[in-house]
Formats: sequence, C-alpha cells, structure tokens
Amino acid sequence: MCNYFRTRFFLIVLLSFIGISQCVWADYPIASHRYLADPGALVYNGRVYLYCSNDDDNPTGEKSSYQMNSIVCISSSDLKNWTDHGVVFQVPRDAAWAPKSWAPSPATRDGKIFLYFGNGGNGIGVAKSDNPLGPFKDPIGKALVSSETPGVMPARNMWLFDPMTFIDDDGQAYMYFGGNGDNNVRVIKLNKDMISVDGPAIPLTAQDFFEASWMHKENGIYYFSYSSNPRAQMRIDYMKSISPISGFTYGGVISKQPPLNDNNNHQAIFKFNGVWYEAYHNRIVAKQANIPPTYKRNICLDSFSHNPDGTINVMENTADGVKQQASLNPFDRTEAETFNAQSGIKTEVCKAGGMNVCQIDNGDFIKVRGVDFGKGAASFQASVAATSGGSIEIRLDGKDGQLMGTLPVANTGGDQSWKTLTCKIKSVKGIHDLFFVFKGKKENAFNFDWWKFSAK
Ligand code: FUB
Repeated sequence: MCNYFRTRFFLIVLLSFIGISQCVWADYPIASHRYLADPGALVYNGRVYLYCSNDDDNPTGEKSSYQMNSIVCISSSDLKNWTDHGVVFQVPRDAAWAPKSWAPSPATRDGKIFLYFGNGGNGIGVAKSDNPLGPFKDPIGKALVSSETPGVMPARNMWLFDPMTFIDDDGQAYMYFGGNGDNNVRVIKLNKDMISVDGPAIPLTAQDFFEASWMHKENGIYYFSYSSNPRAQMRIDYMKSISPISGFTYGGVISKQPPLNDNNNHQAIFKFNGVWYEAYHNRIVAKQANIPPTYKRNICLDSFSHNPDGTINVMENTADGVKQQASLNPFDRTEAETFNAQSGIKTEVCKAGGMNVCQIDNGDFIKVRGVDFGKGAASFQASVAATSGGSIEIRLDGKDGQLMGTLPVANTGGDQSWKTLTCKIKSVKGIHDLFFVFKGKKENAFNFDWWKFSAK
C-alpha cells in the first residue's frame, strides 16, 4: 500500500496548492459523535443502513494513518435521526486472515446480509449475517478476490479494494472493485451463494479512475460511479451503459469534491422512497474540533436526480437539504443513540443490549429532529444508569428552548445498572425538535439507554 499513501500525500499537497476552498460552510454531519467514512448503503425493511469504515480506529495526530479494522453501522428510517449500532464486524476477530476492513459495501439475498470489505488495498473479503446489525462472520476463511483471482492482473499499481456488490433485476450479482488507474476497474460475477465468484474479473476503463466503485441502475441504464483522481479534483464521476459489464461511456459528474473535505471522496448511492441519495464523507467534524482531519472523516447525505435523457444533475452539497421522511413517534421507545445532532456525548456497548449514550457531562445535549407529540404528552420516562448522577432537561426547539420538564437522575448503583425513571412534563403538542440537555456536577454524570413519552 505504499503507493496508496504516496498518492494521498501528493493529493493533499496538490489541493493545498490549487487552493480548493476551505471556507465553504456547507455540510451535513451524520453521527457527529464518531469518525466514520466510506459509507456503503443498504435499504432493508424500510430503513437505510450505512456501513462505514471506522475512523475511530485511526489514532489522532500527525503520525496517524488508515488503520481501520472494524466496521460501524448506523441506520435511519427518516433520514434525519440516525441510530448508532456500533461495531458490527471487526478483524481479525471475525475474519482471521484480514488485518484491515476498509470501505464496506452491503448486499442482501434470501434473508442474509453480506458485507464486502477491502483488506486495506490487498484483497477483498466477505462476511455474512442473518441480521443487518450482525454479528457478521467470514464464511470462507480467505479473501474472496485477491491478485491471484483470474482477470484481476495485470494491473499497474492497482489498489485491490473498495468493493461494491450490485444485484441486477434478473438476480445476477456483480462485484465492482479496484483503484488507482484508469484501467484498474474490475467487475466480477458472484454466484448465488454471494461468497464465491463465477468466472474471471472483467476489466473496465474509467477516465481519471481513483477509487470508490459503485453501481446503480435507473430506467434500464447502468451507472458506474467512482471517485476521480486528484488531477480531476476527486469528484464523483459516472459512466453509463445498457450492460452491467461492458459498453460504458463517460457520463459526467454526480457530485463535486465535498466542502470541508479536501481529500479522498467516497460515495454510496441508493434509492429510498423514490428519491436517489448519495452518502459520502467529509472532514467537517475534525476540522471543527481542530484536530488533523486526514484520517478522521464523518458521514454526510444529500439527494440528486436523473434527467429524462439519462444524464445526472450535479448534486448540491447542503447543510440540511434532505427531507425528513416521517415524524418520530415519541410514544414508542426510542434508543438514546438515535439523534440528529449532539454535543459532547459518546456511545458504547450497553449491557442491556444495543448501545447507550455515555460520557455525559454538564451542558452536553442530544437533538432529536421532528418529533410529533400529536394531541399531547404528559410524562417522560428514560432508562438511565449512574454512579454520579445529574438530570435530563427536556426542551423544545433549541438547547435553550422551552423547558417541558426535568428528570432527576440519582445513583443507580453503577454505570451499567439500569433503572427506568419517570417525570411529569408540561403539556406538549404538535411537531417539535426535542432536546435532551444534560446536567451533572461531575464528568460522566450518567449513561442513557432509551426514552419514551406517555400520552395525556
Ligand atoms: O478509507 C480508506 C480509503 O480511503 C478507501 O478505501 C478509499 O475509498 C478512500 O476513501
């Protein structure tokens, strides 16, 4: 992978030189409490699942590098409030042969979920699960595609990574992959089992091809999209064809280099409720935190459209452009790690199952977007665990917005000793953004697992 890092250094220098703007303030950080990158999207049972390289695996600091060896999943049904499901796959724990797990892409067949990942740039693995949240395990004990796979070589300085598995309408699965050179795109057929290949890899050529292969199909046209190289400013470009494996011609740009990214770009394209979206990463969270941003990326989301002639309109990167798909129902139990924005908190594996919010300090908050209280809520309950304690202020439409009630949180006997506590609230009706503002005298005041309101 030396070449990979050499090229990356080159592109950082190049972009600084040509002055790609650092002052554009447009973005959409999803799951801003953790560093995630290289999304791969799966639409499954009414939810969007994004599987991501876990940049929290990369140390902070000037001497950092890409060391991701786990994959994190986040999901949403409304595209505004995202649930953090934590690590769903980790190497070598779940695939003994692979030291790295980069840039995953999911696919589903016959009730199973398959996750394809790059072992750095040195081969492609597959993991399988019955559940989109895992646990994912390697079913074959070796790389699915390596440099030994017929058709992969010859390729000059190829990065053998960034797989994307696409299942066509006739059920045939194709995996696209490769990097670092116009002639380094490959597509290979997968068998129905999704864990073995059918025949050799087929070479494709894409102008300025760098990395991040993706395939989507609309109105009978196959769109192969990819990140272009630094010379082409690492846009997401596309080629079109009426075949998934040949006949591609350059189509244009889907999206420009994202604002506040200034480095590698990686897209996942999916259709949800009839609209096409591109999930991608940039580096706004690290830049705001004033830490070196190269290896600390965060996820973003925007939408784009196709024209009747088959071309794609260049996507606009926005601060808040995606529409909320449905209001959140506060009378159902909602995981605390489901939110639109946050300040100061982290998440961790919860002994009661799933994840919980942790590292809660005085003044930290969570924002839940578009909550429909209908004809009114009267009380609030939350599952919390504390050795220290504090309180949750329930506010509307801002962290300093109207105070509806306060839930005192006393010592429950431990940071994973969960208790359900209840408080009365002022009557609240209609749709609001909900803010949980945390108070506490000591750091790590308490942990928060889930919440729910009761109707009047
Ligand atoms: O995250 C490591 C690499 O950076 C990915 O494999 C590429 O697509 C680029 O985003």
